[in-house]
Amino acid sequence: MLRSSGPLWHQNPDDDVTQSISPSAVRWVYKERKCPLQALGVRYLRESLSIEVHMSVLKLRGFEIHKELLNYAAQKELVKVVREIAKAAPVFSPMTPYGKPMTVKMTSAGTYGWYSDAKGYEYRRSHPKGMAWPEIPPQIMNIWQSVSGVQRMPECCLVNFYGQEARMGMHQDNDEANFDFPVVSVSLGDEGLLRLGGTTRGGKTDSVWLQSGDVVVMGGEARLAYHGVDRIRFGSSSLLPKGGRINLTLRVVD
Ligand SMILES: O=C(O)CCC(=O)C(=O)O
Repeated sequence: MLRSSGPLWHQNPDDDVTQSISPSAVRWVYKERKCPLQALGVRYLRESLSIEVHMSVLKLRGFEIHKELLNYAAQKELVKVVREIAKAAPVFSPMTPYGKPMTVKMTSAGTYGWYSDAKGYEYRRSHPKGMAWPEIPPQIMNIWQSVSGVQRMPECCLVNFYGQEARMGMHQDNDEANFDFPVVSVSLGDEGLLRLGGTTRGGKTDSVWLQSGDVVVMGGEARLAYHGVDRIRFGSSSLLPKGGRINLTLRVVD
């Protein structure tokens, strides 16, 4: 274990505000593999950083970020199953309640799919074209089982496709019935800059670059935390031949 004490400084790349995060807010844990902090998206560190090395999980504001949980072969396999989902339930651009289409294209698998239009956000049992959502493939269920820490299985796998200009504004995931169950998020393809906030809108945020194969668990204090994706690094990964990012979010709905 490598440990020291003192503040850790992180500069949020978008708003250019240098923030101080207490060392206990970041438990960077790393086992067996070596990884520069920059690769985790944590930048501008003071020497006196507290680092604990015992698990391959970065814990930031309660968000558990399992770095590179999925190897390249597993990522490729997931891209294949996501293509099958999109074949059965074609992607669409949901409208926001503010009257603008989202820049992220979406579809879902599971009993419920996530939907948004001028009336608001909701889970629906069928695709806007009328068909039922396809089942959540076992390869995706396995990820939930390995990181969620709960027995109950998810009922929705939202599939987000990010093109070059796509982003997702800061929001809370609060359309589910029970917040004791975490949200599990899987990143594939180009890197995405995830912004992490608190449980109320506004205030300080931290950001972390998510890479292909990273899996984030939003549970406990992070379950209702605001988060969003500021931008992607288009072309940073070779996983998707045409570039872009896929994000899967798994949720227990009712
Ligand atoms: O794309 C991501 O990493 C986050 C997705 C997300 O926040 C959501 O689907 O609610």
